[in-house]
Amino acid sequence: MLNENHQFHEKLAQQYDEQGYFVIRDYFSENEIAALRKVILTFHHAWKKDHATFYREEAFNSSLITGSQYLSTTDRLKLFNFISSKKLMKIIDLLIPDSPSFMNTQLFFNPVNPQLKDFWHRDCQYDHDIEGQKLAIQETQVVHLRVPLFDELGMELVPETHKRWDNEEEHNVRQEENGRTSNEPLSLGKKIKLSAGDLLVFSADMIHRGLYGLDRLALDILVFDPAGDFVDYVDDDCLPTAAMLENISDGRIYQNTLNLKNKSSNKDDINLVLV
Ligand SMILES: O=C(O)CCC(=O)C(=O)O
Repeated sequence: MLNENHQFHEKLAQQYDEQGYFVIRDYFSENEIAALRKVILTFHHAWKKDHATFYREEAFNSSLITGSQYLSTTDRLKLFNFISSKKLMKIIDLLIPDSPSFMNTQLFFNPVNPQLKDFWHRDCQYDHDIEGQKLAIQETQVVHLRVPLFDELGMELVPETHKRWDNEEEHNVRQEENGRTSNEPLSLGKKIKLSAGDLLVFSADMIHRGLYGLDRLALDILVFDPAGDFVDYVDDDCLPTAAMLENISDGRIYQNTLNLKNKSSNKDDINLVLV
């Protein structure tokens, strides 16, 4: 049994390395998803009320779900304990064995505005020009763990693009060049339908898009390899306090981020003294 488990995880790691993603069907029990859904819906209702115009006109996601603005300490603790639960840490440790660090959470839903279409992108394209994106896919590692709270059409991914650059079609569509638009179909796109209870893991920098439809509400957890310089992306308010950490069964991913933050602010202090 132990051996079988080991082989199963080895296979997942190999698929992630080669294809940039994998899915585990029915990874979470109905009770686990029901408890998570309750916390997430509390966030979602409060967030929608607070962002009524943005939600109606432009939004397809929210972020900073673990922050203190919309959730009580009790609900935040439930969420932190879910994100760093044994099941998720098993996967996170498999893909980032050395000091995996928590970055953020996002919640994806259907846009109210029917003009918004599901669009292809690499996450790194919002921070880098083309040359920077080419470097990012080779040098850094951000993993998305998608937990759908309801059955959804899921995601469409272009396998292997976590390691290879775009072909001409992919480049034109994703970058909206030469008359193409970012929601056109791509020849090598692979649709992954998801049900509540499944876990989809994919590389943030591969070419991907969410598929709008059904009643989708999906929690995405982002974790990074500290070899990449991502700590400035982390909002302090989305990390647990020292008191909360004592009530989190395995707080390593949060502690690793806090350590990186401390290191980075010490560096800033030293630079200030040197100036
Ligand atoms: O589901 C979506 O709308 C997009 C998801 C996505 O792009 C992401 O998780 O990075």
